[in-house]
Parts: sequence; C-alpha cells; structure tokens
Amino acid sequence: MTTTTIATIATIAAIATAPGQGGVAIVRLSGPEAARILTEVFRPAKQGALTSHMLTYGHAVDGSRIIDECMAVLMRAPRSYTREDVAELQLHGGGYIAQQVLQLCLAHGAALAAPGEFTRRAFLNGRIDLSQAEAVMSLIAAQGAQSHRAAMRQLQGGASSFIRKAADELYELQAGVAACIDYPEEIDEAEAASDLIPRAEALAARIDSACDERAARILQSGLRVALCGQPNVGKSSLLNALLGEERAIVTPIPGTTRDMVQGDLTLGGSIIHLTDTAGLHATDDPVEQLGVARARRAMEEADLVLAVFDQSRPLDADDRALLHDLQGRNAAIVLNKADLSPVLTAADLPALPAAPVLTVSAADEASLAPLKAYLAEQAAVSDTLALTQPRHVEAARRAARHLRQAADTARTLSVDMASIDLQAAQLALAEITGDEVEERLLDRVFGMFCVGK
Ligand SMILES: Nc1nc2c(ncn2[C@@H]2O[C@H](COP(=O)(O)OP(=O)(O)OP(=O)(O)O)[C@@H](O)[C@H]2O)c(=O)[nH]1
Ligand SMILES: [Mg+2]
Repeated sequence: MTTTTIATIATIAAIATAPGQGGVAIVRLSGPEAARILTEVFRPAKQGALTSHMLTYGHAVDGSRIIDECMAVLMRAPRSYTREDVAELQLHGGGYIAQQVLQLCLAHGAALAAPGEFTRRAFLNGRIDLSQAEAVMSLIAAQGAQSHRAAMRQLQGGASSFIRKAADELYELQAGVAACIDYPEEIDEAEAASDLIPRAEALAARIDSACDERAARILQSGLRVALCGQPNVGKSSLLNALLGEERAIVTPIPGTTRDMVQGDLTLGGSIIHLTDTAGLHATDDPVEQLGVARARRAMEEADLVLAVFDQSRPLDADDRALLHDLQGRNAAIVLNKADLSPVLTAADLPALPAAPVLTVSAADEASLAPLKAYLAEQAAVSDTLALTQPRHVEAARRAARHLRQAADTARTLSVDMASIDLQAAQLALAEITGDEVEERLLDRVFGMFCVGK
C-alpha cells in the first residue's frame, strides 16, 4: 500500500500596511484557516456569522480582552486576491495594535507571510500571471504618473498579451518544424527552411522592437542626471534651484562640493534623479581627488549628463577637456549665470550635434523652464511600450537571439536542428509570463515585494 502525503497549505498572516503611525493598519490573512482565525480574534458587534465580502464592525479581541475597535472583512475563495479565503482586520494605525493582532493570529495557527507571499499565491492559483504579479510591485513602487501608467498597463495584461501572441506564432513555427521531422518524405526540407527562416527573423525583429532597456530602466528607477562641470560654475546652485530647496551647500569658494549630493524631482509625471558632483579639475588635495573620481563615476552611470559652464567666463582648457569627454554621451550643455554679462556663448563651443545648449541662471527660477522641459522630454517613455520591466526585456532579447539562431541553424545545418533554438526561445518567452518558471526565479521576483502584499 502506498501512502500519499498531501502538503497542507499554511494560512499566512502579515501586517499589510506600511510601518509607522497612520489612520488605519491592516492585518491580512490568507489560507484555509483564515475564516476560523478571524472568528478567534474578531468579535462582531452584532451576533452572527460574517458574510463574505461584507465589512463588519466589531472588536479585535484576545479572549475577553479588547485590543481594538475595528472593522473586519472575510473574502471567501475564490473571489479574493489570492483565490484562497482571505480575511482582513482594519485596525487603528500604529505598530503596537497591529503587532498584537498579528501575534494573536500566529498564536491561533497562522504562519508569518514571507515578502510577496500573498501575490505569489495569487500567481500560483492562476489569478494573475508572473508579469502581472510584478506589475503589482511596480504599482506599489510607482512614484510618478508615468511609471504608474506603465504598471497599470502591465497589470491589465499588456506585456502578457504581447508575449502570448509572440509565443503563439512561435508555436506555429515549432509545429512546422515538427511536421518536417515527422513526415520527411512529404515535406521538403528546403521548402520548410524557406518558410521558417524569414518568419523566425521577422518574429525576432518584432520582439526586439518591443525591447527598450533605457525606457524600462527609467520606468523602474527614474532618469539619472549628473550635474558636472568645473568648480564654482553653479552646479550645486542649479541642483537647489531645480529641487526648490537648499539641498547642497553653495559658497563662492571653488571646491565646495566634495561628495555627491542627490535629490529627486518629478517633471511631466517622470522621476528625475539629480546628482550634484564635485567640480572637475586637477588637484593635489586627496579629498578633492576622491570627489572628482566620484564625479567621473556619476558621469559614467548617468542617463544624461548636464555639463555646466559659467557663461560669464571664457572657455579654458579644463572646459575643453570636459566638452571632449561629452562625445558619445547623452549630454546637454548648460550655460549658467545668464544674469551676468555673457562672455561665453553657444558660438564659442565646439559643435556637439547631439547636445543642446541651454542658457539659464540658477538665481532666476523662470529661466529654468526650458531646462525642466528638456529633462521631462528626456525622461518621457512611450505609452505604447509593451515591455516595461528590465527582467522582461532581458528575457525577450534572449528569445529574439534564439530565434535568429534558429534561422541561422536552418540555413546552415538543418530545419530539425533549429527546433532546439525554437524551444529555447519559447522557454525564454514563458519566463516572462511565468508559464515556465523555476522556484528560484519566483523567489527572486517575490523576494523584492514587501511583506503583506
Ligand atoms: N550671479 C550668479 N551667481 C551664481 C549663479 N549660480 C551660482 N552662482 C554663484 O556661484 C558660486 C558658486 O556656486 P556653486 O553652486 O557652489 O557652484 P558649484 O559648481 O557647485 O561649485 P563647486 O561645488 O565648488 O564645484 C556661488 O557664489 C553662487 O552663488 C547664477 O546663476 N548667477
Ligand atoms: Mg557644488
């Protein structure tokens, strides 16, 4: 006789709201014991069973001791976030009460939820696919309208439908290859290759065109902008003026900023991460040298370099060296101190076709409008982008590479050998929606969530 062990699903619990004081704190439960545990820790004001999906007034209790006056809701499976029974207690905000109620739930048999475990269950129970689960995390992390829109599109299945369409097409290619392998006397190899090659290449091109690493990164973490230039040109003053606060120290002494000073602002619904850096110049001071090395690193890592010059001074050798460094980078030239009489103008600068010249005065807020408009434009990402997560873009690029490899294999070796590349492409696409995932990938994705979601 064989014995089967049925893995019992734990009922998980966590505080779903952010730590700290607030109007409301929510303790959430999910799993087969959620309803029972709720009845242990919640006493409705009116006697009677809790109705599913109905908010009920009552008290959080530990036996006869009242912990809080609260609201509770039970959402019976499958009409819940996780598709399991879910219960929530809406308590008064503040860590102490929520912690007490959570401990009570644990004492009544719940297990503490891991980060992202509620959403992981929603995924495992088929309510959402992996890309939608990640969209939940992006929604929570969204700091501006642009990343919010992208996350919403993804949650509504934007990425999934693009990937599923590509996967369907790929299945057709795979079916063609399988037929060629199964019926070699009926299907001509050369004919099959001439069908497969252009279709695999076209699909690879379509997938590639949906991939924009820069856009995915900007949506995820904003546009990284480095303010660079010689000492005293007004980099820190510009940082402060753009942020609208005195974040960095400003003095007439060259070499004031030594470390990087950072701040975020929202322009046109996008997040801009500004980094003010130490003035670039040759120095014997070891502290300044470290600052200059950091400034160079910030320049390397930036999506956009704002090269700041003092337009009341003529261009010197160090300025020319900076202009030279800008070649091949995404950069703009900012001529600062426009309120002083101009010595340096756009005409004195060597031609840098890709770098616009913007004249501003950190001392005059209105003069910053064109610079702000330029930053907003740089951070804008198309609203029609199908893939908006770096993980998805990476997997899609991999799928496209395998497809091109399949075309090559069909051209140089044989159609049946190409089936290996097609299968690899299919697996890469399935990673995005989570149709084919390893436990490790799930751990990585859901490990980035907060506890309680
Ligand atoms: N007139 C005028 N003065 C400015 C302007 N911007 C900055 N300054 C002055 O220029 C001096 C240097 O400004 P900072 O912002 O500290 O310059 P920085 O580029 O950060 O200098 P370092 O930190 O030394 O690299 C200060 O005295 C500022 O008040 C401007 O637009 N007009
Ligand atoms: Mg400074």
